[in-house]
Amino acid sequence: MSGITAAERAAMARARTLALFGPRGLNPQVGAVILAPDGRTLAEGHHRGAGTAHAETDALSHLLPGEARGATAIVTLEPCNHTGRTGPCAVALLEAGVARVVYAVDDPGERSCGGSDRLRSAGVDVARLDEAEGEALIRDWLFVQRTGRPRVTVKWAQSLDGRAAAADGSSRWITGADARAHVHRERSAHDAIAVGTGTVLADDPRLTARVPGVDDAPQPVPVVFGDRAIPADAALRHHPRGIRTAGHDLERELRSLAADGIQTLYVEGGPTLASAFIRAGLADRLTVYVAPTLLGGPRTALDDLGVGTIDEQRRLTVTRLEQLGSDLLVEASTESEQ
Ligand code: AOF
Ligand code: ZN
Repeated sequence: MSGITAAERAAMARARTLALFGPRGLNPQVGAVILAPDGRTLAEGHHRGAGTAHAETDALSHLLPGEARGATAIVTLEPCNHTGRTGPCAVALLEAGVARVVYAVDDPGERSCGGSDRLRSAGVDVARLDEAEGEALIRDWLFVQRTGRPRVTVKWAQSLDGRAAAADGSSRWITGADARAHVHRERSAHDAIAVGTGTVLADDPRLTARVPGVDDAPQPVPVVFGDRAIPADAALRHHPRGIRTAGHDLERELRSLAADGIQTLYVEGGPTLASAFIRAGLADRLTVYVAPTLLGGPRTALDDLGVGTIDEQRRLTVTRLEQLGSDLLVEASTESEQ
């Protein structure tokens, strides 16, 4: 039997919800539901982060010995096949006597993959439930597994004529309240937020996510790129996530962020940093807030991108256009994003 039943589909949706109780970080968010042969839910589980039990073993731990015999395990990620910080889930499921496993996303790990084959060769009925929601749940984690770095969004606000500031450098409030509220939601939706030391010195930003109507919005870790010192009285020093500093080697810094469980980075730090990420081919998504104002002059939203001739232009795909008050949000993605 490998058709998927309605009860299994519903259990997978539940498993995805359970997965979200776990933290984002180094490991994927994973949920599991154990169903009795008659479709009743026997146990639920989820993964709580690197070093803790995997979702399947968490679910099994709620059952008595023998209780999972003949049961079906529904898991959002292919059961692992490796001994990492915990033992292989494929083996835990086999030992528990589970008869069938339905999972959503193949484990991309070189060492951890292969759990479905192992289960199959031990006689377990294994089926994959291919729903877009399964991939979407761990999209950023899968991105990190594939590229070794966080997914990067580069944000800036500009006048209609592509300027980020007036000639004297003043730039506060080009865009209106709706656009700013949107930026705060974006900050909150990312694991970390990057600025250059120049921005810290010029603007003294707090870099917190202040989402209208939400008191406990998740806060991104602030990452300050560059080698100038952060003043002792900088507002940033009060950030609830502390401050992380980073050097000029963007690829290396991104790898190190990924190694600390940062899956997404929001680059909000002014033309120099934005241009550096784009120039290095490390910007996956751009969010540009365009205000209906003209500034003229030399303060362009981006610096030189190394585009010497038109053949070298950086073509993008627009993925979203939205009006925010009197401003416009243009979201675009680069070729590297999949
Ligand atoms: C599962 N179920 O709930 C999770 C899995 O370092 P470890 O031992 O925690 O292993 C982490 C790897 O295991 C992770 O990169 C991913 O491939 C897989 N995660 N697998 O069967 C789970 N969280
Ligand atoms: Zn596992």
